[in-house]
Amino acid sequence: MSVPEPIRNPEIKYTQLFINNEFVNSGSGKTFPTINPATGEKISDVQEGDKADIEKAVAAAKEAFKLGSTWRRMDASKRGKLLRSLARLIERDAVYLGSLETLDNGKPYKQAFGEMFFSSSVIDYYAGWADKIQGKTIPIDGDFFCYTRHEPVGICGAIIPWNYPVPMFVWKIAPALAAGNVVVIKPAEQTPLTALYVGALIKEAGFPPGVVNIVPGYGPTAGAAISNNMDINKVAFTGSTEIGQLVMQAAAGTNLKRTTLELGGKSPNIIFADADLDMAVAASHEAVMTNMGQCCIAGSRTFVQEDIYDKFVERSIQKAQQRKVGDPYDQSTQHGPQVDEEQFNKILELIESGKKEGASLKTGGGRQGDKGYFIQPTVFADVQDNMRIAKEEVIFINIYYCFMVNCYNVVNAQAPFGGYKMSGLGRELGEYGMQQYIEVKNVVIKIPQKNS
Ligand code: TXE
Repeated sequence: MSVPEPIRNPEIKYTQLFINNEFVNSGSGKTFPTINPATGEKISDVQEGDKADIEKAVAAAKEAFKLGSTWRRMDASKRGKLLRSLARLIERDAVYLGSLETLDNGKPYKQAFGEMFFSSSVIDYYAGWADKIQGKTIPIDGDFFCYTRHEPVGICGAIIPWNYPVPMFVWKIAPALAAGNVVVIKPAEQTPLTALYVGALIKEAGFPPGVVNIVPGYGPTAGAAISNNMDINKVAFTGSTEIGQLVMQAAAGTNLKRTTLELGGKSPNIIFADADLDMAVAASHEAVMTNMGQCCIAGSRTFVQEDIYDKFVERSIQKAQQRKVGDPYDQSTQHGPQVDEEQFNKILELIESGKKEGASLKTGGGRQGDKGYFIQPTVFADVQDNMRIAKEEVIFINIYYCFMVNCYNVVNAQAPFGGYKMSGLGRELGEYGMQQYIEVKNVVIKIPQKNS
């Protein structure tokens, strides 16, 4: 796809909470700054939601979900149509949204622009499901007629991270809305701007007030208020394993809300001696460098068969040195800054630990430039399994997914995504992702006489 030129200074249109299809200030009137990671400078102040605002958003969602409401009475096919309209609006405004994402997150514009189309593909996929969510009739013993109804779970809470702000937003809302739920979502404090703009598109698409409510704010206040809320029936979280555990504890300790978790990863790539070396080097490079390494599926450990190890390392060094780091609006840029100062410092500290623990730093290893949160693409060799850089990884920890053969970073709307063990619980995307937003009600009716 040819990528149109970005808007280098996108206007900041929305910085308030989105509740009941209106932009409103937070109850406390407090704000927090959102920072451009390419410069370290403030972009704007955003209204800071907390517990009281989450409660207000939940009340709006409850009203939208009550029996007889426009949303509850709406034909399932119409829910699909609204979702498709939202997908078209995101595509219509992809240049603006991509430019805004680059400003707020730092990712290269070309990538941010592409993410808008990935997001619309996810919405389209779930729009197709809206009128295909159906139960079964079940031949139970006795004179009964038995069937299942697949019903919405109700009020769904969502807490999302900063690494893929719009895709994460739609991964949560699209299946929820297709199934007829209502949503209260908190974007990450580092990247609230695109989510709020999508709020305006949700209204423009025609969703009734209260169906989607967006509350920017911090984790321990607004985030925790979602996981502890007694009226929220399900919470979907993407972020760190540590916070995932808190979310699950809160869900268990309050109203046993259904919980899905997408957490950290530490995925290995395994390269055999008979591999196509060019392809293997290029794929391993992209696996770890994409999105500045800030992906839960980043291929952050590469195991290479001994016979080709030296050659592989040499080629990986060349690749890292050729990677173009810099102005994320420049379409030839492959690598922008890390999302914030915290991630930047965390990575530099891990690089230091790698050097101290005896791994060979082959290239990179330091800050790039003198402003913003840019880090040179870095390659270590001779890494042992017990070193921190082999366990904690630049961005994400734990054991992730899955399995990809002769490829990497292949994520599609149709196929499930999620982690084993401490990398997560439940699946997103595909039919499996849909099921997380549905309750199955079994209905048994006594009948005079059953016939086969
Ligand atoms: O994540 P947090 P952070 C991993 C990655 C990264 C680390 C820390 O290893 O280095 O997490 O990043 C909200 N109750 N991933 O600090 O804190 C928070 O406001 C409820 C993996 O950014 O987990 C944000 O909206 N919510 C990853 C979201 O949780 C809380 C993507 C994620 O923030 C909360 C991002 C609380 N007590 C980071 N505290 C992935 N799986 O893709 C925070 N939050």
